[in-house]
Order: sequence, then C-alpha cells, then structure tokens
Amino acid sequence: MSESKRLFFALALPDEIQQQIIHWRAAHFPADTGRQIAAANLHLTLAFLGEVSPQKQRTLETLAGRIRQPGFTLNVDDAGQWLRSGVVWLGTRQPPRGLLQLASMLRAQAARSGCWQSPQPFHPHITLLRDASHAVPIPAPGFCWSFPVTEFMLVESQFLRGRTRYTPLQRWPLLPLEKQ
Ligand code: 2AM
Repeated sequence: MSESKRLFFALALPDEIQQQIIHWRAAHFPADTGRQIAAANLHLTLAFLGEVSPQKQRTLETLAGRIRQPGFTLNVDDAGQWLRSGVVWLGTRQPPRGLLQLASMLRAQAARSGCWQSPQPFHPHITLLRDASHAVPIPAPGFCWSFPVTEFMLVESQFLRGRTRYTPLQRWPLLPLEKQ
C-alpha cells in the first residue's frame, strides 16, 4: 500500500536568482544568524497541503491541471523577519494579481479536498533562514530580483538523515505572460 506524502504547491526560482540570493545572504547575515536554507531548496510556497494520501494527491493534481491563468512577473524586493517562527524571508512589496489568484485557487482546491488550510492570509515569501529567533538587522531592500513565472509545481518534502529534501513531482504551465 502506498503511503501518504508531505506535499505543497510552490514556485521555483531560476538558478541564477537562487545564486544571487545566497550571495546576498552571505554578505548580510553572519553564518550564526540561523539555519541557512540550501540554494536548491529556495522556493515560494503557494499552498501547503500537509500529509496527503495517494488518492487525494491524484484529486489535487487533476484540479491543479484545470487551472488556466496567465503567468506574471515576480519582483523580489522585500525582506523581513518573523521573530515568533524565527524565519528571515524575502518577499514582494506588491504581490502581482496573478500570484494572489494562483495561491487563492490552489488553497481553495486544497480546502475543498479536505486539506487543512491556515486561516492566516497568504503572505508570499521565500524562507532564507530558520531558527533566527533573535532580531537581526534586515538590510533595506535596495535590490530587486525580477523574473517571469511561467509554471507552478507540486513538491514533496522529506526529512532524510537530518536534511530536508524537496522533490518536484509535477509541473503545470501558466498561460503566456500578461503584458505589463
Ligand atoms: P515556511 O518556509 O514559511 O516555513 C515546505 O515546508 C513549505 O511549506 C515551506 O515553504 C513552509 O513555509 C511551508 N509550510 C510548512 N508547514 C506549513 C503550515 N503548517 N502552513 C503553511 N505553510 C507551511
């Protein structure tokens, strides 16, 4: 019998942006600030699904495959820290409408399929550091990483031999980018 998996929908970051982000992090945060997320694990979560049975996974994949919406440009131009969860994050000052629509659709589909969804509003972010429970100076966002988002993905999260591993299981394309 197949087992359930810990899943979430997310956006990937282009490799060159991942690299620029980790250089920026190394330049601004001492190594002991918190637990650094590996470059390949940097992502933006759209909807967290928790433990999902194979049957529910198939339902969620079918629903995700029905989403028809244009891609959008994401500007990563904000940064902050949540002291309670010890997270240092990157985000976007003006989330594009397409991002909010996509997350809202996936969260609604997940809720309808019986996945618990947080009542907290969606706060799009890329977790950079964990266990950063002391306030650290967050550099003013004088940077801007911008990239086109053309697809979203379903990711499995596993904790193996002390490391978190994220494995993309499936990707769905968005429609051609909206003209800005
Ligand atoms: P975080 O980075 O803010 O912790 C895989 O764990 C992804 O799902 C991470 O981006 C994580 O967000 C998010 N995640 C984990 N548990 C979650 C939960 N209970 N509610 C919402 N998102 C969660």
